[in-house]
Amino acid sequence: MPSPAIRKHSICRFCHSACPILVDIEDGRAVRVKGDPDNPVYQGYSCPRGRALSEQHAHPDRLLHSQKRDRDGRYGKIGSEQVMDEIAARVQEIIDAHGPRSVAIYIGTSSNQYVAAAAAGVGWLIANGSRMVFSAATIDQPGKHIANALHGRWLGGGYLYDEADTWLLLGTNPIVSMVGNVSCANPARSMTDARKRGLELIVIDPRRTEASRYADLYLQPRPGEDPTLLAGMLNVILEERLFDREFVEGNTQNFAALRAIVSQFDPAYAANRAGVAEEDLVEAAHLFAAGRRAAATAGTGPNMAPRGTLTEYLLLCMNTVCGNWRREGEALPNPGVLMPEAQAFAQAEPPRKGWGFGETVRIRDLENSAAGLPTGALAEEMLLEGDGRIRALVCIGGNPAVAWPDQNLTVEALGELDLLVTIDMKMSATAKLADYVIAPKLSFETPATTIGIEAPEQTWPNIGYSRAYGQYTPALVDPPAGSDLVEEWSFFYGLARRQRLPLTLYPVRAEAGPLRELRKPLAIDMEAPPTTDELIELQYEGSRVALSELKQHPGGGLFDDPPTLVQPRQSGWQGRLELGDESMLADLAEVREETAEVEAAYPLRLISRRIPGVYNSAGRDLPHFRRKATHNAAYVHPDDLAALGLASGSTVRIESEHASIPAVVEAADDLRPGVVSMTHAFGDTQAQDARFREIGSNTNRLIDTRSNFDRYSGIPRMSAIPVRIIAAE
Ligand SMILES: Nc1nc2c(c(=O)[nH]1)N[C@H]1C(S)=C(S)[C@@H](COP(=O)(O)OP(=O)(O)OC[C@H]3O[C@@H](n4cnc5c(=O)[nH]c(N)nc54)[C@H](O)[C@@H]3O)O[C@H]1N2
Ligand SMILES: Nc1nc2c(c(=O)[nH]1)N[C@H]1C(S)=C(S)[C@@H](COP(=O)(O)OP(=O)(O)OC[C@H]3O[C@@H](n4cnc5c(=O)[nH]c(N)nc54)[C@H](O)[C@@H]3O)O[C@H]1N2
Ligand code: SF4
Ligand SMILES: [Mo]
Repeated sequence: MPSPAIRKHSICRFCHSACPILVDIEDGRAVRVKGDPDNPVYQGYSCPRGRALSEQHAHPDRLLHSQKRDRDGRYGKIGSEQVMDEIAARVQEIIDAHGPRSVAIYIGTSSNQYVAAAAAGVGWLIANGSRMVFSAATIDQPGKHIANALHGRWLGGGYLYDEADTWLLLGTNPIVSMVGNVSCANPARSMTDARKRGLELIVIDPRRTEASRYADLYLQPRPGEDPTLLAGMLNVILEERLFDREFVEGNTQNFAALRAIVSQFDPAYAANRAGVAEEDLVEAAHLFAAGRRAAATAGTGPNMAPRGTLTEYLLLCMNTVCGNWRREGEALPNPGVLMPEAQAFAQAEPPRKGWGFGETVRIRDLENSAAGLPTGALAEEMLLEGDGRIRALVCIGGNPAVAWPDQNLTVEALGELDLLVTIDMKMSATAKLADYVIAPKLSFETPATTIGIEAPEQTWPNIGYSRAYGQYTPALVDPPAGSDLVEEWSFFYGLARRQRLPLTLYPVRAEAGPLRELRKPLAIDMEAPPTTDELIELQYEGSRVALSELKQHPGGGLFDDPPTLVQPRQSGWQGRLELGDESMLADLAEVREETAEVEAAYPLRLISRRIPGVYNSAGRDLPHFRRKATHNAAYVHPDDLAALGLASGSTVRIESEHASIPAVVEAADDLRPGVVSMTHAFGDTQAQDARFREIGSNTNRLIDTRSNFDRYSGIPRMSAIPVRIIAAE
């Protein structure tokens, strides 16, 4: 007789959103997952991926043992102690022969949800004397970090969607992606409530997205023209004197330089170039400038298109000239739960260097930036002979073989490594190239907290909670019987111990800045390994709400009182926000000099999108997704399809100047004509192309990291990619 189900509270760890869930446990296994209707912040929200967590834990492809590749390229299981013995020894050999810089780590998306996963990886690398830390941040929205550095930041923070009266969403679709600056806790609810409250929403996206259904004004521009479009809006705001003169005078510098350059982007020119109606552009500027608690924020689309850093910089300028920052005496919506209490001041943190500090790479004059070392140059760095070449790479919850730009170059580079290790729950495209695959515990087998998304004022813009909300979950079940799994942090701890190195956890939010004192680096006892729960205790000493108190609220708690107010400017404070950064304004001048791209050979523009049910390369093997689809369709406007003589379901080849992939086209009238919209990280390496209807196709093969890239972050042109479609079969 099976024992009756016990229902427990927990936190979903499939994506970054940390939804509170109710998990039914039978005979020590999670059998059902649903959203928690009583949760005050998420209000019952969950998605099909989260509800599939019990299937994910029990999936036949899940690795229950770490894997080692033999000489014939076959994988067999290896014990967790032995795998750490072997990897520690090989890393030490590589460092002895080639120096510490030959070892690098890559922090992927699925590391974020696990306690200290990235912090321990960084700590281990630093203990080895290497600073070669790469992450997905530099192939995501790196312009944000760099633009924030160049512009400086407002230490009172910005407004959040849940309290705003006006918002501009540029190339982000929070309803599907659960990020994009609308709270990740139930964004559809946030957007519905905001609409009722009267929030004026402007959405600018080449695709009429799910989020655009909430918009008061929707613009459908050509992809890749965001700098022009924003400069045109700024032109209207400045020429018509719709900006906040007092804020600009009191808190910024070099306003005149900004005004001089945007004066060259009159609305007729900007609208024509971006492919929108002039009156729509002007209306967008009017609507935006009229907001009192407003913000303009972008997502991956504009950051992956050319000049993403400039786009993010112009957005910050637009927010600043309109004075869209939290003022003295206003309350912070979320002063922190597991973070120390926030401190906010009505003053500007002055600009700082955006790039050119710390470690560096040897590729195309690229440097370390505020977003980190350029992952867009990592494959080349691994292939370039000479001193400093990276010979060992440890991936934490990432999948370079399908997620990095220029797939073929990436696969070649991974193949040249002396040692490739990946911590992954299954034999991903990258795992199939690795020397060792470390099998980790999954959600219900480890404790967790919501710290990763709770600190909204610290990063701008943010995805976090708009109230002081937090949750802790203990581990709910033991790992499957007979399995031998290693948690991410304890893998690095195990390596450090074998190498007789101390392990210090480093704060992962390196970019969060000085709004609050961040967690200090935390040295771990190398004699007596802590449990993950003890690690959590150590990490959250000094939190605004004691961990013990949070644990009294197993379904998540709200700790709004007492409110934390923005303090007046400190006496003698000199910091000003920079409106005239020289590199950025020079780039904008370059944009004005460009003539429109004529690409007769590659007339279409490929853009990325998120689709429900999957998370980058994860989730497409689960039943909830496979019931609907197995591949990632290439969406095209029906008129474009007709002109090509194709119909929905046709097999095609998509060609860029760099490479080509097979694909299945689908008509989609929500797209601007001339655009192809396709989700990323599907498919496998080129050798698997014949299976494209079953596993999808990899758009990263089409991207050339070397010919067109952002000079600050190194992100290549990953959106608005010139392509053509050729009928196949
Ligand atoms: N062309 C194109 N390329 C893109 C993008 C795009 O829009 N277009 N987007 C970019 C962006 S924004 C990002 S963030 C990167 C993502 O780049 P990556 O983070 O490198 O890729 P993911 O597919 O998220 O990798 C997640 C891996 O973690 C594994 N995994 C799943 N669950 C767990 C778990 O619980 N524990 C562990 N240890 N592993 C787990 C999965 O099997 C998968 O192999 O891709 C970038 N690449
Ligand atoms: N379901 C699901 N959710 C996810 C993920 C997932 O894979 N699946 N991935 C997660 C990750 S790693 C991230 S970083 C976030 C990303 O979150 P978002 O940035 O919100 O990602 P998208 O939903 O792809 O939205 C990007 C939008 O940019 C538009 N776009 C493309 N090019 C341009 C351009 O040149 N200009 C303008 N203005 N718009 C453009 C696209 O049409 C698209 O609607 O999502 C996260 N959430
Ligand atoms: S949005 Fe879905 S996958 Fe992400 S945390 Fe919530 S339930 Fe899990
Ligand atoms: Mo991302």
